[in-house]
Amino acid sequence: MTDAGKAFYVGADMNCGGACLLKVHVRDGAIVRIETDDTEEPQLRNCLRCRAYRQRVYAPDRVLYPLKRDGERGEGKFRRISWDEALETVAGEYRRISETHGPASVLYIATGADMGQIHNMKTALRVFCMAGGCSTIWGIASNEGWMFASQATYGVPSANDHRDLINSKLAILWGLNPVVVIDGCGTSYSLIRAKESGTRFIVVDPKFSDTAVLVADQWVPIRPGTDTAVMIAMAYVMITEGLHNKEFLDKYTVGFEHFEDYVLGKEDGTARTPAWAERISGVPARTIAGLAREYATTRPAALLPSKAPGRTAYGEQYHRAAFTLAAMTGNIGIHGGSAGSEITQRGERPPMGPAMRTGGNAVDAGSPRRPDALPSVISKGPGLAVRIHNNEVMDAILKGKAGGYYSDYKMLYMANSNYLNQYPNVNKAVAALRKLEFFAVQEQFLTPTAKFADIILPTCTFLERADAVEGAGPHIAYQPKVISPLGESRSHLDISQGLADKLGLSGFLDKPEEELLRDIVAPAVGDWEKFKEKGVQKYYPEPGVPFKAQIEDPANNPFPTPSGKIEIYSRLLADMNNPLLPAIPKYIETWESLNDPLAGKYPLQLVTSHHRRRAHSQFDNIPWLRELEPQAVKMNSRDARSRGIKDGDMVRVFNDRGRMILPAKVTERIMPGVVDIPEGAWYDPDANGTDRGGCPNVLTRDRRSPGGAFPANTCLVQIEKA
Ligand SMILES: Nc1nc2c(c(=O)[nH]1)N[C@H]1C(S)=C(S)[C@@H](COP(=O)(O)OP(=O)(O)OC[C@H]3O[C@@H](n4cnc5c(=O)[nH]c(N)nc54)[C@H](O)[C@@H]3O)O[C@H]1N2
Ligand SMILES: Nc1nc2c(c(=O)[nH]1)N[C@H]1C(S)=C(S)[C@@H](COP(=O)(O)OP(=O)(O)OC[C@H]3O[C@@H](n4cnc5c(=O)[nH]c(N)nc54)[C@H](O)[C@@H]3O)O[C@H]1N2
Ligand SMILES: [Mo]
Repeated sequence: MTDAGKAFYVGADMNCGGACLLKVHVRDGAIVRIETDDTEEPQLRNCLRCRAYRQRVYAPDRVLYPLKRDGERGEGKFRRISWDEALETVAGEYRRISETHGPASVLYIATGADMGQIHNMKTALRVFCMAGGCSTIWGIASNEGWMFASQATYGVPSANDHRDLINSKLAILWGLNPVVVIDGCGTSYSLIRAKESGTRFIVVDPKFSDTAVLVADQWVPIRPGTDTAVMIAMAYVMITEGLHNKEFLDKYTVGFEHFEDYVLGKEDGTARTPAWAERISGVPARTIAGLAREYATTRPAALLPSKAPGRTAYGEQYHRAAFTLAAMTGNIGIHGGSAGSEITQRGERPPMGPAMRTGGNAVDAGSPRRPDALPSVISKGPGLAVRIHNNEVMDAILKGKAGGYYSDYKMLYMANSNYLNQYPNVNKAVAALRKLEFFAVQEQFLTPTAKFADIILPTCTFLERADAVEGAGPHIAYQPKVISPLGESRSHLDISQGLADKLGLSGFLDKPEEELLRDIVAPAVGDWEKFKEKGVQKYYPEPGVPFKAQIEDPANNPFPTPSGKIEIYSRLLADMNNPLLPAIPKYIETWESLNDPLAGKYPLQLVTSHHRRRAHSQFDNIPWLRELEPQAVKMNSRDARSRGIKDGDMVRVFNDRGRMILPAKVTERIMPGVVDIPEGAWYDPDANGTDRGGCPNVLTRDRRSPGGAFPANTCLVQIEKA
């Protein structure tokens, strides 16, 4: 007998930056169709990945039972075991390894995926903290450079509200491609509304991105990793032509004079002119001067830099320079302007109840601070020297104490991460994962990383357990459990509870799951039962403007910096005395730039952008989405012609770290000298170790930027016909 079916509104959760609303139709205990938000405006409409989520839930390759490795690490041979055996093994290995080598020898990594209120990156961490502690990582791959720069300049991170774009006369989208990466819900809608109301758009990107196609009045192609030079030359034009807003700088900032000395060449004899920046960036001097004049004289104007140019070596400087330009033009704290921040809708909502705590990690206790950490993060984990930067994990596993790391790392427990695929230098990671004594992974699929695990613990999707997610709207969306977990897969909390039991820990959960969720979410949504029934609480503030209060009433609203002002010159950075983290924003040439001798061998700059058919590596295996666009390396026709490559040819992309074979997409939509291999494709080595999946991290370098930026867009390669 079939039932009539029921539709549920469910907040989506997959680390794509949105938390859009799905309308999930369920019949006879199975999902039959997924639609989108059809409730009141603003509608939180989802994109193709959510629409295809049914295929993810029912994917034939989902891991539905606990698995134990049968073959070599990486071979992908496993056999089914019971939950009892799986959890007993993980608990036993934690006990054995932490007793033999100390708890710091156990490393816990969780980097993304679902970020619900109760099922999230901290769930399993709490178990290990209760059991005696473990080592953890620091650094947000997305935007650590921006975090660092924000904390140094404004004291706090800030984000622009895309709905406010309609008030901008000019918007400079710097490496920003919201048509694909969305960054919140409804960004494209805001772009179109602004376009229709007359906003002029300039896109600065080595690629003629989908966003450029949609809205750009002008496209400025630029060599990756050289954005800071162009921004600093824009400052040169503004200063020498007297276009900068001196009153704003006097009133709200400190240290502009130091920056001015640097820009004009009084500090070291090099004037940072447009001609200087042209040689570095490939952007014509007259284009740079034009950008500077237009940005300084159009009011209000929004400079909206994305995270991607900050994911380069010394990416911190790019964000510091963007903030400085925003201050020089007085565009901070006003409608239609921008603090030089990312574009994500943000606004106020009532606070939630306290989140579930990890309860303190014994391995963190007593750790000295990192010398390059800002005070605002020192009291918190990321400022501790004991933490490993997310780019250096595999180096740390390979070298341990002998390499200057805090511990020798013997065990790795991973949740919500496809680390091998998503972090740099895959071939090095392969060696590191082979070296571990024990490796356990919580997964939904047999990912390239999971293939190296000794034990795989199957996790269910967000449609198979109850939680709530927060979107930048701001909105909070409920996630009802619309179907039962498939196979023997379990939720994060269930897995962690099982592990806690095996470790003999009591009090992992001090209340039932439903109460746990309610106590966190109800303070922000009011009536809990009504919220659950409706599925979403949307808060509708006017478009938010970061730092409005600090600008309108500075006496009562100082910036949370040591001076209370916007710090163009940062005393905190000066005190670090690190020339690679200078007190004022400076252009520092990246490693693997075109001036590097390595460019003789590897003359092409690689960028690794985010792809519309995936959320990182998630969905790479989903057939409906694979139909959209094959994984390929985008290259300019000039670079293709000189190599005898035609559109669709198989090509070899390589450098000293790795190699891959994949199709070439020959196009005019990327500048000569730059190639793009979108991140997230699954690493799939052939018998010779050549990747056939198109995973760009076989090529990227595992070295962190000094402030913690993740330099995935700093990488030289060569391409030849395969
Ligand atoms: N070259 C290059 N590399 C990059 C980037 C880049 O720009 N260039 N970007 C970086 C950025 S910004 C980020 S944020 C990282 C992301 O890198 P990761 O955090 O590794 O992200 P995902 O690829 O989404 O992998 C999440 C994994 O968790 C699994 N998983 C386990 N439990 C759950 C669950 O409950 N729910 C869900 N949804 N999944 C679960 C999923 O199946 C998936 O395999 O990648 C980084 N890597
Ligand atoms: N569809 C989809 N959306 C996503 C994600 C996803 O995986 N898929 N991931 C989400 C997450 S976690 C994150 S962190 C964000 C990432 O968001 P972003 O970092 O903004 O995304 P990217 O696609 O890496 O880069 C955006 C543009 O910057 C350009 N670019 C690269 N390097 C440079 C440079 O050096 N200078 C300049 N000027 N431009 C450069 C690229 O060509 C690209 O068009 O996206 C989020 N949204
Ligand atoms: Mo990210």
